[in-house]
Amino acid sequence: MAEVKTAEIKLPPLKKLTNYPEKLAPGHRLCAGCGASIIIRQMYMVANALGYELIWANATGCVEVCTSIYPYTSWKSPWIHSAFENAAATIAGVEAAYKALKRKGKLPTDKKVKFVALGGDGGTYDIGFQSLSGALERGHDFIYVCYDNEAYMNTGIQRSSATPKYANTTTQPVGSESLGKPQHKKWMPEVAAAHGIPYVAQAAPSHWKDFMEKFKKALLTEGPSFINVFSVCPRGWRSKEEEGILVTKLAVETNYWPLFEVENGKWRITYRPKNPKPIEEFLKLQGRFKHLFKPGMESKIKELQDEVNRRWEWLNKLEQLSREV
Ligand SMILES: Cc1ncc(C[n+]2csc(CCOP(=O)(O)OP(=O)(O)O)c2C)c(N)n1
Ligand code: SF4
Repeated sequence: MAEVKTAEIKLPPLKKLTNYPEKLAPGHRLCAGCGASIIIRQMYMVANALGYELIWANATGCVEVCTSIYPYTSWKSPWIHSAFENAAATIAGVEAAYKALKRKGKLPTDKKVKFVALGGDGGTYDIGFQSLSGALERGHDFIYVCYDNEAYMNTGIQRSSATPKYANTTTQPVGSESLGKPQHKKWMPEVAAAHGIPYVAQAAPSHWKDFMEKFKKALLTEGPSFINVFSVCPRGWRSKEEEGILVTKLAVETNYWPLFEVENGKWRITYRPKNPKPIEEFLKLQGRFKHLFKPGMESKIKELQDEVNRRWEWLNKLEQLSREV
């Protein structure tokens, strides 16, 4: 397994990080308050600081559609549109071609280049899953970043396997016979980790230092990395545009969205809320869970809390087990 070399390489202070030239140009069509553009800019800060050129493949979804409306582009980097289902296969092909051209002496060997596939949860957890699994298994040198906004937002808030239980979506709407999505969310990082790749992480842009450290590790990792990043969608979640980072923070502080990493098979929780808040704190800021706050719904909220607790305990056990083996 490739080794993650991170120890001596330090990220510069925030002031310097924010001073690099923007590589995601303003003027893209993502909604006000969308988490995805914040995530991309934070990744660029790390790449700029470490002197890496990022080369992107973007699965169809909000980011792809909103940043590439012909004849315009928001990307000041090499970027390729990919079908909804195969961003990982696309970037794997680009990475393989790059390696071959370098071997033949047709490209310089001293450039720091990293290949990144970017997809929403629909393009990652569901329809792009087979191409992602294949690229991870083949060991391509790339980072897969999923901006997880917990539904197929671009086509109108349809449920995905990343949508949490009881969320209101257009394909599993709340009504007299339905409380929204009936299944719990798929735990994608665990599935990615099961591929035995060198680096897997879960992050959130509210905890930007943690996220940037993780993206740094992924940049320095030889071989595949997978990072799952929480991405607020004010439109789909019916949350306030200006409260996106607050909602994100509460996802972490309630342990709904734990921050952790799996480095060479070792699980580690990277942030532990001192006094985890109850799940209501996260739910109540979002209209997609409004029905859970009606009288008589207390047991449904408890069910969500129980699931959060169960996963948190499971994560702690994985961490403990990693220390022992
Ligand atoms: C094979 C295929 N099926 C359906 C679509 C239509 N489509 C485009 S974007 C999208 C939803 C994308 O959802 P997600 O990946 O979660 O990204 P988000 O829009 O939330 O950013 C769908 C269903 C498509 N482009 N290709
Ligand atoms: S619909 Fe949601 S994910 Fe899509 S651009 Fe708007 S806020 Fe972002």
